[in-house]
Amino acid sequence: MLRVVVAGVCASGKSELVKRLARRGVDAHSVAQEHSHVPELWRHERQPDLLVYLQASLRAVRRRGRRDFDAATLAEQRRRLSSARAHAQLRVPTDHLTPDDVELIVLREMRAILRAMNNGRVGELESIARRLRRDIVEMTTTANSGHPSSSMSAIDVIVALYCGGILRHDAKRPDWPERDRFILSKGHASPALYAILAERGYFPHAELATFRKLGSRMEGHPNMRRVPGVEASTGSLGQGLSIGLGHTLAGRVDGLGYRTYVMTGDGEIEEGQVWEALMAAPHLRVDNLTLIVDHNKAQQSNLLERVMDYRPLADKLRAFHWHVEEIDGHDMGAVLGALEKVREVKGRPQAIVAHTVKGKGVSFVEADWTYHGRPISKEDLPRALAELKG
Ligand SMILES: Cc1ncc(C[n+]2csc(CCOP(=O)(O)OP(=O)(O)O)c2C)c(N)n1
Ligand SMILES: [Mg+2]
Repeated sequence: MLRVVVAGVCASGKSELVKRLARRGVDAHSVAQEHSHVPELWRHERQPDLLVYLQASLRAVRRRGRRDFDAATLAEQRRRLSSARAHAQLRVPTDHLTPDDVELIVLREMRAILRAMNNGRVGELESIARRLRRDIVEMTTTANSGHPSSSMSAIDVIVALYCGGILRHDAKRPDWPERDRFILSKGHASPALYAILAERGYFPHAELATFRKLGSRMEGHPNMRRVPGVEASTGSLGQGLSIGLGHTLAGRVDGLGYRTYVMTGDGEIEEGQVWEALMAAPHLRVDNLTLIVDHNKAQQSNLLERVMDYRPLADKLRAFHWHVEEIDGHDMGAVLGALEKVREVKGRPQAIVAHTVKGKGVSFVEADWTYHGRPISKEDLPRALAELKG
């Protein structure tokens, strides 16, 4: 069942909406202003599938019977609710809407979420992701080299893109001019990229076993000149978003409507060049560019918070005028929902901050950030594969 949480100022219609949704069998709750700090809130209760924020002006609040309200009270309520408002997937300006209208808007949004979740895709995609995690672990252990943990945090989003009906692509025509582009800016996660490209038929699966071997095109970092489906040669961190922006501008000049998706690491975005592209894309009114940050809270030599604690990331991206979605990057339904939602955004680029776990899927790798750039040993491989079964 979908879980919906409703936040909003007094007299914005929270309880009426919750009552109506509950009558339809929805798991709906309103949230008190003093407890509305998101995402801390989700530490105490399950994260909702939909967070709705109801807006109302002072005039509307007073018209609805709260005559005691003045501008200062309303401003204080809004301040308390600012985090809920920022994280809401749906903001409804209620001033000129009836409760029926508000309910309809919310139901429409719920339908879109359900569509994304229920197309039978979620379970199927999860099982593909599990299988590709096994590929990643086997490739890197066989090579005794590479970055399994960086690949495992990223793989769910990558599977959603390539197998969830998001990316328009055709393995038989890797140079098709109208294809959507996916650029793995964090090129050290090449095992994830190779695994998905093999899965989608860009080259034989058997080639994965040659990863990092001399002469193999499965190089440690992806080489666009050698591997079909690789859109950019990456590995030198910080460049992918600029390259992706270039692709979108080229598409504009060529009159092609493709979209470009760029995935970066969360340590990677400390590179200054990333922020140049972050500034430029909204200025150029690019809206067919989506940045996905694999926010796994760890980088090469330590945890992110110890190296460069720039959080909260989403607020910074919003300040740069990006549309931002913040999700659990291992929740396939949420990943699909966000990828579908950003396609509808007009006039500005979009960022998906995907909260992930480095090494996701193998407990002893998840628990130890020193696995960065370190394969699982041959002795530990059976234990890892056992965890990734099913
Ligand atoms: C310009 C540049 N500097 C340093 C490196 C070495 N390096 C490879 S991976 C990595 C850490 C990246 O961390 P993050 O972006 O968080 O990626 P994660 O592996 O956590 O997904 C570094 C510093 C590099 N590849 N390129
Ligand atoms: Mg990281």
